[in-house]
Amino acid sequence: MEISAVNALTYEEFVELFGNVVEKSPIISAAIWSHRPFKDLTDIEAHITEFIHSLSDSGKEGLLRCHPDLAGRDLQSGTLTRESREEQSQAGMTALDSAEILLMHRLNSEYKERFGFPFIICARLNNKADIVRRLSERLKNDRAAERELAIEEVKKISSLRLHNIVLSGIQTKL
Ligand code: 2AL
Repeated sequence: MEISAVNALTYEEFVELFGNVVEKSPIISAAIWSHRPFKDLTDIEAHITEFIHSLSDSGKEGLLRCHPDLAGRDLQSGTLTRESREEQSQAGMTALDSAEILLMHRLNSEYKERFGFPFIICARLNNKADIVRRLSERLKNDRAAERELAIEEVKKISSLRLHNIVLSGIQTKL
């Protein structure tokens, strides 16, 4: 999909296509649409980053809370978004044995108890072992450091989603 085609999208088309680039946060694509015309994908990404960084600490934490746990209840009950399901599957979260599921539940609960938002990591860039290791390590951080680390992970997830939409076959929808 050429950037000119992205720039030609109506507001409704733009939000339909990019609304889940940041998980369950279509307000971000709704907001950045007004920055058209975009120069390229990097430009779109820069506007997403600018929006996220402009949020207050509680706004950033709200954004983090829009994300499902890894190997959590939404995965078990089949209610993940398509993007999240593919990412979690790629990181091996759909193929855990029962002991691994229990470990993930215990660590995710401990993390949420401590920080008030879910543990977030870019699943496409990490395998099962990395995820368990980073989750255990990051439990030792303080809340402000963890908030910033999690926001950096959200940016990586959204960058990969954006590139996937623009560079993949999803373009044939339009
Ligand atoms: C996720 C998700 O849904 N996709 C991804 O890369 N990471 N969730 C999470 N809690 O890290």
